[in-house]
Amino acid sequence: MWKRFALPLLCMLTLSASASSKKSKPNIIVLLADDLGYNDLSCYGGIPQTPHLDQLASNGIKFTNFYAAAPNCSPSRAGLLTGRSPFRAGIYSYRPVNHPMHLRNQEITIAEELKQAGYQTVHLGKWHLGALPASKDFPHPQPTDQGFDYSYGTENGARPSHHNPVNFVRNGQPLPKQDGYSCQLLANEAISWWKNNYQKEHPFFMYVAFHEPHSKVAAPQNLVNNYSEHKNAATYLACIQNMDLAIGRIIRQLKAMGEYENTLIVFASDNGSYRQASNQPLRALKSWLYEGGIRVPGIISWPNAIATHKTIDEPAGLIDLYSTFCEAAHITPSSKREQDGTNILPLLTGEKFQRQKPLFWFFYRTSPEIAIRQGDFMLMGKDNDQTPRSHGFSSIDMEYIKQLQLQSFELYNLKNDLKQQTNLWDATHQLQKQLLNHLLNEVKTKGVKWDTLPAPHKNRKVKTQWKKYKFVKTNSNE
Ligand SMILES: [Ca+2]
Repeated sequence: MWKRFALPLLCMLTLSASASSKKSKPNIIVLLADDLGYNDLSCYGGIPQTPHLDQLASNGIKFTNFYAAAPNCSPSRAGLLTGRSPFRAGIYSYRPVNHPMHLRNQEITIAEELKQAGYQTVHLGKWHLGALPASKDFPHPQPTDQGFDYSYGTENGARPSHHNPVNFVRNGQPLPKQDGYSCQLLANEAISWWKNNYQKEHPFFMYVAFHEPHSKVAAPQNLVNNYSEHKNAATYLACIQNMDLAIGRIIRQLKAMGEYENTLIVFASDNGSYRQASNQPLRALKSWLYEGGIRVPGIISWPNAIATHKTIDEPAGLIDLYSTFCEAAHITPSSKREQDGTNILPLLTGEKFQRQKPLFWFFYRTSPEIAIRQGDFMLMGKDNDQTPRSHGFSSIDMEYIKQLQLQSFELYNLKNDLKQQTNLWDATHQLQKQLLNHLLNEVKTKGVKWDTLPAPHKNRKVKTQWKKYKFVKTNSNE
């Protein structure tokens, strides 16, 4: 695979990077929003003012079918960092506080791959893959154990909100209250890292995991005022504008350093929004495998090597970044562990692209539990599970995952039924049924089995009650 693309890529790099020419490997930045929906950026038709992300999209590629690796936080981040469907790493849902589930040391992250290839590696923001900092009861690997030279962030969300958070940790050391808004704190830290730690002879990998617009939201009043007509959603929308402003500062600094042209930048969200209007016109919310839970904005820019002003409809997602970054950095992945993503660099450079495995998702707490994207179609399988379940991952959920059976099926043609309203499944779809059962069997037989999990919480609900959603008219704002 590499040989086919090596020559054109090297030619492009040689031509365009020759002026500054110290590095043939690009810098790589991932800008990841938290719970931002498909309809939450101006360039995707959304309400928030996001001029810097709009500019990034017009200077690069905008994906219309870009997918999170899971419908909620922790598994999606595990998929992004390992290139493996999150069940393989044993991350089945978000990680509550004081919970044993974590990204284990034996997983190889993209930061480890890039560090080994000479990159300086930085983690900024939400981690959500284990205790941070590590504790006696939860001695989990830290970002600095998972390939990041430098880390400034939080275990889960910013507390008490995005404003003046008190739970930031820098390289293992808990910090006092940080003054400012979370997204701007990450931009400050990025700029300070470039000034104080960055050695220009190395390429860098920076993973910026913003806390916005996950609840509990907070944003400067002058930005909130921009959205006052949207009432309860004003602060949520202002959070996104604030994050866009922080991204603008990061990009300005990159340009000032002369690094922008040779930096591969990816923007996406870890899952769909918890706010229905933010996912318009898609069905459902965060935590569902319908499109509203997993389809998110996806923007990729790399002026030295890929197209500009381009829109790509081919499905791609966070799961693909691991192998794509390895290819961009001319690395043969050292991990021999089974991968689920495909290198999408050919797609970015306009070469022939062939996905190696279909994109697929598994999530046990809502139904359908499994989904596979196949061409224009989404195949989905459902259990008829009626057991009341805790919101957090518990011991009975682990047992359930290992014996789950698909009882009914759904099939949607996303090309003409983006809202997933007409189930096309009938008895002729036996091959699709086999495919869904095959992948479910992978989850059951190859997924990590956690032996010591908390008992279910007393607050338990059946699946349909945990996250209700309703259809909203396409043109409605809220
Ligand atoms: Ca999230």
